[in-house]
Amino acid sequence: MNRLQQTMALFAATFALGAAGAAAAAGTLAVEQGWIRAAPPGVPMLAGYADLRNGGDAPLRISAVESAAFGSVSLHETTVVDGVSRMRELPGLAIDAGATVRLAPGGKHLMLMEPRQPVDARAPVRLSFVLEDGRRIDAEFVVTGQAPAAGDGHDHAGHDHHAH
Ligand SMILES: [Cu+2]
Repeated sequence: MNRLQQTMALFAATFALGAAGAAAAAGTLAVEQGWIRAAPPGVPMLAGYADLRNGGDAPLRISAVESAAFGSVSLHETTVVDGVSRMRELPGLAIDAGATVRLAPGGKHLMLMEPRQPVDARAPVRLSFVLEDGRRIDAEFVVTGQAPAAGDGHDHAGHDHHAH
């Protein structure tokens, strides 16, 4: 084996290990870098963002997003038509095998309506992503004024050093 083959064999072995626990040919949703834009108290609607990664070997489809912290959660997309920014509700979100869909300001996002409690940086918000096949993937979203820096993973997401 040359070095490239060794690297690829190692990668294949690592991938096989990672996938061993999953069902055959299933999409696997990972919700990464989840954050909700902080807003003044009493605002009836907040926006949430994340990277939605399908690490599985088949497409998946998110059919709903739910949270006990809000009266309703929906998937939205912002588009600019003739210079006017509009939001529309998406009926669901399909993610190809191996693909990542980024929810980000100015594009696709989560619309979080009717907060049932104050949403602030002191406590992350738990959201539940419901897949078309019935599986649910829970994720914690931090509440912050700006997007977490790239590479700032889950290990740090619970800490907000400005939240005193
Ligand atoms: Cu929206």
